[in-house]
Amino acid sequence: PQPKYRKDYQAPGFWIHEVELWFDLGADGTTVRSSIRFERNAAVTEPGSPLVLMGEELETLRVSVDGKELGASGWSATATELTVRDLPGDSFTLETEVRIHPESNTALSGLYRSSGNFCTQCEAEGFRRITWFLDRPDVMATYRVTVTADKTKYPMLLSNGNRIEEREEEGGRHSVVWEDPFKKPSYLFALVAGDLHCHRGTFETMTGRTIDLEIYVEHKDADKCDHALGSLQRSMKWDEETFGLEYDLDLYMIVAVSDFNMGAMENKGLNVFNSKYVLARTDTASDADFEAVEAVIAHEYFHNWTGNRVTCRDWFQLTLKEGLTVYRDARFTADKTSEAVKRIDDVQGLRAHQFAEDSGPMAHPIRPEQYIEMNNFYTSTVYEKGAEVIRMYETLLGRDGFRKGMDLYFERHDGQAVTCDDFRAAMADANGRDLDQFERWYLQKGTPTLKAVGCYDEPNQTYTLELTQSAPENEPHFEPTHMPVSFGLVGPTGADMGLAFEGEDASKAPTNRVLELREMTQTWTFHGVCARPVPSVLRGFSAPVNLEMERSQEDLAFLFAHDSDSFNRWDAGQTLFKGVLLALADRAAKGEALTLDPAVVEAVRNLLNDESLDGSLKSQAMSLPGFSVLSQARTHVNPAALIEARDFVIETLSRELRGDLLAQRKAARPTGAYRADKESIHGRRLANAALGLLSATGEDDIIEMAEEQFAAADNMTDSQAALGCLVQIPGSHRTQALQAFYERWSGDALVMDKWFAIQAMSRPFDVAAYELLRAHKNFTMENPNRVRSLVGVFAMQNFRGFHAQDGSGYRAVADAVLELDSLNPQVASRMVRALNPWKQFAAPWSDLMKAQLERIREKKGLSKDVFEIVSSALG
Ligand code: B3K
Ligand code: ZN
Repeated sequence: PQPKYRKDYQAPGFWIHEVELWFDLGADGTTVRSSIRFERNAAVTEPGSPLVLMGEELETLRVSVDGKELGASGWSATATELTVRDLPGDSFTLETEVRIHPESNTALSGLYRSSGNFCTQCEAEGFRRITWFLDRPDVMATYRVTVTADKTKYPMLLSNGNRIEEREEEGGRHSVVWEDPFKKPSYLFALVAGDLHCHRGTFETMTGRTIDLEIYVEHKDADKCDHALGSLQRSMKWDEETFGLEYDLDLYMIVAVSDFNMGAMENKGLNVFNSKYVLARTDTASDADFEAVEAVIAHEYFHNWTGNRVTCRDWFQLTLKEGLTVYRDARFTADKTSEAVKRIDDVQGLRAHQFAEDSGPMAHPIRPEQYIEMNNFYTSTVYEKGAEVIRMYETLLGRDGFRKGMDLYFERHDGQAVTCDDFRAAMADANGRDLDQFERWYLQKGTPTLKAVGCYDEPNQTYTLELTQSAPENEPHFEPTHMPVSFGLVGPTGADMGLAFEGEDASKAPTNRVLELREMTQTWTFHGVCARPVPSVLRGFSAPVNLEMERSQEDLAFLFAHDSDSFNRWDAGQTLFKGVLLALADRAAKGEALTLDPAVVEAVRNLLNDESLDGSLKSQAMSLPGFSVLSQARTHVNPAALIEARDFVIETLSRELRGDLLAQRKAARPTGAYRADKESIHGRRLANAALGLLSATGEDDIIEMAEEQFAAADNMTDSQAALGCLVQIPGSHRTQALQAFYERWSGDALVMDKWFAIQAMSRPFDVAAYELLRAHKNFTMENPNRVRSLVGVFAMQNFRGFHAQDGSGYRAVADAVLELDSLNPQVASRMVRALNPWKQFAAPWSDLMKAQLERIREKKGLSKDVFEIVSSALG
């Protein structure tokens, strides 16, 4: 397969203005008839040159132009292209009729079946699996769609826009006609047909229009829709209040399906969701699930403006809509929950996943330069680093400046397909700022390093900060970025000091400044600094970089106890733990005895007992850096030594802090019936984190405590947390709890995913246990959620089992990838990435991982999805 390059962009040879589609849905094949109005783009193609459309797995039945059927010489089709010659002029109507097979579509792209219903997934290039088309995002058209199907089996027939007609057809069939007045690219097309429950609500917009809201789920899930509806209403309100953006159609539909390759899809007026991000009832979904549902609903809703009204010119620009929309949903969640907690959760995820990707074989700029399979580039780099880049605009321009930039972006580009440069220009022009250098965030891959050196000059009472940015190892063409560095000085009492430049009065100066680093190295000097301060650099994680700074354990502990910036306060703890863990891992690798500095235990104890912190912040403060973050800091990683060091610290903290943890758990656990207010959520988070840490030593009384919580829980948060503790230690408590959970929930797919995942990430879960679950009657390779909860969790969260020294973990995952490759390449290509970091590991692990990648590469007929990942990993 050949890559496509960003530099090769060319406008389409034809424009499409109007599309009309007729679907005849059947149990054994579906026919799709299309009527498309084309107009030649004279700037790109010569008059008389043929029309070439894209398609995949289409059986072409008929082709006609302007009502005249074309004979065999008028058109020709290959597996991926339809060429139409003899065009009557530069504008014409093309009609085609094709036959497709949703009933045997296991790739879940295009039109497919899920739980007996029909649904679609077209982003990025799935529409071409439905009909011949110019399936690229810069071709935008209005659509009119007629869906015909059996009325008893498929009473609901949905598509984008407004329902304009319904009629009965012969033979117990019926048709519904939909019209979407907004021009859209084909990737936003959607169709759903099925027997579904509809949960209804409304929203009154800021201009007084009433929007109908409809959430469609399987009948058995009718009582799990309230939270999704509320989330949608809150999102709609928030976008009006925060960005002045109002919904445009009169109807907004969300459909939950159980077989879905990713989280959800923002199709115009008809979102299709993984049921995981819709269904929520307190006994089946945890607090974290509730928050995720709300965040994903918000994300897809926000796409209506950032993605749909203004879309991407080409797929290289994906971060234009995704980075921006992730940024928007993060702000929404921060507003609805806690800004500090959300920021810490996000950066933790960014470092674990995006930083790892950015230093591995799949490293790419947020705006990639090339791809073989676009679906491979829905990455944490495009999404999460993309959102960090958007956040930097806000840090540089301020909230108001950012809003001005957004307003100008919509004023200029509503209804268009545009580029990341257009967005940057709007931000620059609306604020009269030069953001040329800022483009480097879109051009360069890898995580830059930011080095900070501070110097306190006591006689002159000045503090000088020198900041240096340097190239990531994998970016040979690095040039300095425009980097906002949020900064403060913490005085001896723990209070912030004034940051006065020369001639300013330190007592009136701000205590936090955004320093704009544009050169490789720059220095700033602050005056009137009356005592030796401790610097707090990169507050709020103001840029996606690796901060390097020599700091004593005392200074880190001091910041951990006092920094007014809650992110940096948490991060000081992480830096402290990371140093300790890496040093211990080095000792473990040499077979030396491990000891933990009591000062580290005391630092955690202080945090736990700091009553100014909420329960979520406390639980974040005691979570140690994970396997991914630790292994990124080393070359030739010995996974066994890393795991040993981490276990040792966790067990030591568990023993030393036992009394504090028991007290914290007791105080934090909400009493009485389940409530979902902020206080109770923080309380459960702390209580369950405490229980988790306590259970690390496997003592009987803690096991009993977990059993009690498991038996009494009236909500999934507590039930899942208790089960998570009980499965860590082998014994009858483990098997009994798993059995009880299974018996209660075997009929609920999303809860069963948890049952698989909790086991797959547990300590005693080795390859033998994996194989047993792999053969379990509730396991199937055809459901992506189930695959992720067993194969995905084992490969990406169970470091013990996956990195087994005999290579059996790698082999098991490679087996799954090979099997999935034929069924569902998109899911296979996610799973195979677990093997990507092979070069980082010491022998024998690296060789064993590599051997499995090579084995996969050898498979005949490997999908291009998996081919691209494996060949970059081995390349
Ligand atoms: N835009 C979709 C993702 C589509 C993935 C295609 N493989 C969901 C989202 O980001 O909102
Ligand atoms: Zn998105």
